[in-house]
Amino acid sequence: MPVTLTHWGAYDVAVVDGRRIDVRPVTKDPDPSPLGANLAALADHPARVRRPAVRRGFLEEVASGRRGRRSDRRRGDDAFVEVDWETALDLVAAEIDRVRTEAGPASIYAGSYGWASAGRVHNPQTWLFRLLGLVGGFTRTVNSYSYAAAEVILPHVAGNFFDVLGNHTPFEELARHGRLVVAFGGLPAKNTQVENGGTYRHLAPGGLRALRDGGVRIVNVSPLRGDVDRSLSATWLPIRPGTDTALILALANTLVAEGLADRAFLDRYCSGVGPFLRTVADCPPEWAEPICGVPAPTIRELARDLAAGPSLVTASWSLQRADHGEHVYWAVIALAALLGQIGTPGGGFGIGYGSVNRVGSAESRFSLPRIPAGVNPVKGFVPVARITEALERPGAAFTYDGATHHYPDTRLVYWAGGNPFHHHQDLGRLARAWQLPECVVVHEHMWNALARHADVVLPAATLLERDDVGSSPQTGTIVAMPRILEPIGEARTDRAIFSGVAHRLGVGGPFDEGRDDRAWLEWVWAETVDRAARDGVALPDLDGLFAVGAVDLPRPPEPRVLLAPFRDDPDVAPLRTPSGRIELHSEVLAAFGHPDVPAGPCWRPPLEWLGAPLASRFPLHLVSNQPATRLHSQLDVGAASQAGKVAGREALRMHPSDAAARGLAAGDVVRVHNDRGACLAGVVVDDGVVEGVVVLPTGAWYDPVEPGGLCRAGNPNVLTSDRPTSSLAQAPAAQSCLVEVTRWEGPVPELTVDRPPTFVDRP
Ligand SMILES: Nc1nc2c(c(=O)[nH]1)N[C@H]1C(S)=C(S)[C@@H](COP(=O)(O)OP(=O)(O)OC[C@H]3O[C@@H](n4cnc5c(=O)[nH]c(N)nc54)[C@H](O)[C@@H]3O)O[C@H]1N2
Ligand SMILES: Nc1nc2c(c(=O)[nH]1)N[C@H]1C(S)=C(S)[C@@H](COP(=O)(O)OP(=O)(O)OC[C@H]3O[C@@H](n4cnc5c(=O)[nH]c(N)nc54)[C@H](O)[C@@H]3O)O[C@H]1N2
Ligand SMILES: [Mo]
Repeated sequence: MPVTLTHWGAYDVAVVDGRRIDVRPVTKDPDPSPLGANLAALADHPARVRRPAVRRGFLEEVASGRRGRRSDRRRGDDAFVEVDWETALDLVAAEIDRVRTEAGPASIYAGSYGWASAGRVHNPQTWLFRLLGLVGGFTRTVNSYSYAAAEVILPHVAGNFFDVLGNHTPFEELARHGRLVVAFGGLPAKNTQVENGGTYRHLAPGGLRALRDGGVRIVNVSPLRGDVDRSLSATWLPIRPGTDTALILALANTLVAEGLADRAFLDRYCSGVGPFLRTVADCPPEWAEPICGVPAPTIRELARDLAAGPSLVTASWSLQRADHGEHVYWAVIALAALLGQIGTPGGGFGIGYGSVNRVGSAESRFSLPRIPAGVNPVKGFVPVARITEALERPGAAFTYDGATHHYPDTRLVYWAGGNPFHHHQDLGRLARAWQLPECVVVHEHMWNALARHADVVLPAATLLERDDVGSSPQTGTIVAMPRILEPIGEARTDRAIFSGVAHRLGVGGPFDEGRDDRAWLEWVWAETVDRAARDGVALPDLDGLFAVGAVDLPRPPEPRVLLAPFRDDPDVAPLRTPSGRIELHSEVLAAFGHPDVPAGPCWRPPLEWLGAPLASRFPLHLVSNQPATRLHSQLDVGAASQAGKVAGREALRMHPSDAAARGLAAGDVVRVHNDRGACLAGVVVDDGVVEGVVVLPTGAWYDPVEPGGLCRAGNPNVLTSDRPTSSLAQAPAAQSCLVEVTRWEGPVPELTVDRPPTFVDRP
């Protein structure tokens, strides 16, 4: 039976009746993810894009010559005309050519952020960048929605973010040497189902059990009890969202006040200790208590507990997706510095244990070679979550990491493998700004909101419809991903689509280098075999790989302890910070002189939190976390995702007292709203949610009743704000969001995004 690899697991796939599929997790996976059930929807769902299609209004604009920057377009609310591939590719090539000649290549916005699918050959972004690089370039984006604030702050505090991320101490090591793990944002099992690039074995659940079995106590500091699995018997410390930094500073205050801080560690390994201690002196537990809702005696007790033995302080990535999110990790690292255990096997700090499968794994890694994406001659960029502002304000200045840059004059947007109408905040505002460019080209599998907001929609073959190879970055397993189904309708691989455009733009030769899908797969495999041979590992040839399905790289686990070399000798292995030490105060940030960029970790009240003036009108804090039942918005129409819906809408969790105060009961349909927008949701009553907090996971397919209107499906990003974390990182801050919830009266509008849009004949 063929195997395929997804970001959430590897599955044996059986084809039933030619088109339907039946999936089972591979037997080598010790903790398989039930998300496999969503895959069946890829096979033959009515919402699949089957033919190239062009928005009716776009064809009219092209015919009339009424182009330019306009806000009166109907993207997201227009009919489509299905066309043949020749027509569609001619159109796309002509638009790229027109925009790069008339306005310059920087007017092509092709950050194209998103997770796409597992598989090395058919990564759509690679091919997009390769194509556009060959015809003059494009505006790219920097950082990710996952951890943009962390990526920018870490180099000022503890060195390159990815050096830290890739070298976390494994769970097993913590289990042997540790005693206490305090996890801000928990260690949610739901999130460890996933790993970018593919997950072959789910190892994090076993790692978490090892912690428990090793007698390590876990404290779950979170608005949600479920952020640590019940079976791990964690202590739940409920906290108000957006206030962790205040709690952390109060823990630091207690350590210093009670003589529990490790002065020798601070002296040898840190810089900026004096200013930091002055900040901390002003943050006693009594100051933090009314902010975070944790009683002062509990804060003191936790601080003493942390100092009593090997302790790890870790924070999920979600915490930095908030106003001033940069400061959470700074505070976490500073707290760990006071405890003096950074670089030891049972203590220190963590960034994202429990956020994905990989963090905390000891397995050695092997990364497959990448298809060369070429060179992008355009140097300008946009921080990934500033997309709306970039569209709204061409030429406007923005600051990023201390420097001033300018937004491009975007005329053409090209997206393949991501969904901004899932991932971006304040979707109503995005939908308005999205009307302004002259052309939007999208490759999609599904008629989701992104496809509906495009001018040209090109049907992309799914991972089930192409030969590819993928690797699980965590377990060093390489997986053959054979074509299991014929492409649906007229779908083509992303590579083949881009190649068609490249030929029309006169760069088909350098784009293809004489290779088709099969030849590129062979190229990747030949490079892989070479790379493995240099490590002394012999791999089969491509047919051999496809015959066995998956190969494990016989490499031993790599025991590692985060920042151990630095601890051994900070002069020999300094950090990649200006001082080479952990910076508890940054002269570089001080010199930036931006009022919203403090030079040391501190708690600033977010614009939206339960203590904000706005809470009088919108008294509930919305946590829009990652969904347990799918990956982002992918396959929201799938069986696992649909099984989690309440009354056909995304489930909203709320505390019994908040439900009672609004006369709500489990199963009710509600309207969740604030000044930015509104959506429907189905109520789940749960005393494992802090009072005043509601939880609505991301990923329901955006389905507005009218442009910018009520989302019928329950996408929380109609509510979230797209204000940046600060002018330092310009990072997404979805978690700082207040809402109100009221009962939905009257008939519940039917969903429309689970079927294709209206098709009409060519005008
Ligand atoms: N409120 C709120 N918003 C958030 C977050 C949050 O916590 N709260 N989290 C943020 C985070 S961390 C992330 S990473 C983002 C995720 O945002 P995205 O990565 O954009 O979300 P996905 O749903 O994975 O989008 C992938 C899209 O690519 C399509 N696709 C899959 N494979 C292929 C392919 O081979 N070819 C083509 N052409 N298309 C393909 C899928 O159909 C899907 O529409 O969301 C962010 N948004
Ligand atoms: N099943 C599944 N797993 C996924 C993904 C998915 O879409 N589905 N997406 C993957 C991706 S792209 C990423 S980046 C990671 C993201 O990993 P994270 O960012 O860590 O994931 P979240 O689920 O957003 O947040 C984890 C928990 O933090 C808690 N939290 C939120 N705000 C606060 C706060 O202010 N204080 C405290 N103490 N806790 C808070 C929430 O209760 C939430 O459940 O997840 C990955 N894993
Ligand atoms: Mo992410």
